Amino acid sequence: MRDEFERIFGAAPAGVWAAPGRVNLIGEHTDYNDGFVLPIALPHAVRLSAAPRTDGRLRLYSAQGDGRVTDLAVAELAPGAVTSWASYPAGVVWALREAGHQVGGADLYLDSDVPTGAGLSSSAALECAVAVAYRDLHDLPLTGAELARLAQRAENAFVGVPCGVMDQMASACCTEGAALFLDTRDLSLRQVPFRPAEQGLELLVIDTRVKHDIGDGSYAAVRAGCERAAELLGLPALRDLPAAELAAAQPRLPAELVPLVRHVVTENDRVLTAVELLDKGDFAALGPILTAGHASLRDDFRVSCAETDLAVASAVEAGALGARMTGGGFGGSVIALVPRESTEQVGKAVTAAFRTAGYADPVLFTVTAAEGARRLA
Ligand code: GAF
Repeated sequence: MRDEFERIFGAAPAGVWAAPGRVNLIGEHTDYNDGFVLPIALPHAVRLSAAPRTDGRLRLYSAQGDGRVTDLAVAELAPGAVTSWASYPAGVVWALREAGHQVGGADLYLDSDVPTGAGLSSSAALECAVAVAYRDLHDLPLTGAELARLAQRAENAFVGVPCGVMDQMASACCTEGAALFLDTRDLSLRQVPFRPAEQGLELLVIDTRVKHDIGDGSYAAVRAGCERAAELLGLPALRDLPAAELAAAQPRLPAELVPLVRHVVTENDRVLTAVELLDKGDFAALGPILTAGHASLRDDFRVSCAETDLAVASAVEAGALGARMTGGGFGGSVIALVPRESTEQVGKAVTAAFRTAGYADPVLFTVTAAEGARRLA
């Protein structure tokens, strides 16, 4: 990272940082409803070497880009002004300044092994890598949660994607060997041990290679449906509807909003159950909770697709304890909790099912719960 920085920018960087992608174990489409989520950080991360500049220029180079340096004037950053991948790092610098932090330009060299468009939060990893580097370069007294809020602000207001706060919180605040039990209403959190290997299990990620883009309007549409339902029920957010009152609430909602509400209410309960089970180390009982979460996203929330449904069904049939799509949906990745001795068999079964259906082969890899955003050197 140092050598490449020097090759591109002609001087040594001030440091090297990293911020990971994530998979969410359970708690999908609950974050913008003020609910609960339970993500882990991935070993896959955006790495960044950086040095501050005094001339107000923000120069960006991505190892995955087109070989050119993007050169921006920090003072001219404004929502909509940058349209490429550079809008994510530029948005973080804009959000820091909007929040009153006296930050200027920098040279940033970026290299990522987080698959893009796979529902694994490559965007949040990029934002959080820039945020944590800027925090250190400028000695800003910002907590992980504050960095995550700034990164979310960048994505919402600068890039224009109406995401919740889960992905940025996962990237900024996760710890190795733990899932992040997060209350997205007040950002209170607890690290819940997540080491399936200790019980002979693995977490298999199945990237369906159906490109997922939460900026394409479908995500905004379901989010708007949830917010409309909360408004009709006179609640601050759907998190405030207890499961016991779900049936009584239904006649007050248009028919098309009922399943959305049912998903959010039951999903929040699934997160709480999953946390109880992980606290007891009961992975066997966690599996069916994951699969039930997928059924709810498929049948009620309707954000799965044929490929994710097939990956879940074929993984469970081949011996996974449970499986579900992870992230925003409309493609992307599935996670499966698998006995170690069955991982290969499950992978082969999913690939065979994809070939039979005429889909491209999925990309398979196992993951462990990794560390959140941090300085590397
Ligand atoms: C995407 C969003 F960015 C998150 O905020 C969250 O809503 C997720 O979809 C669904 O749980 O990753």
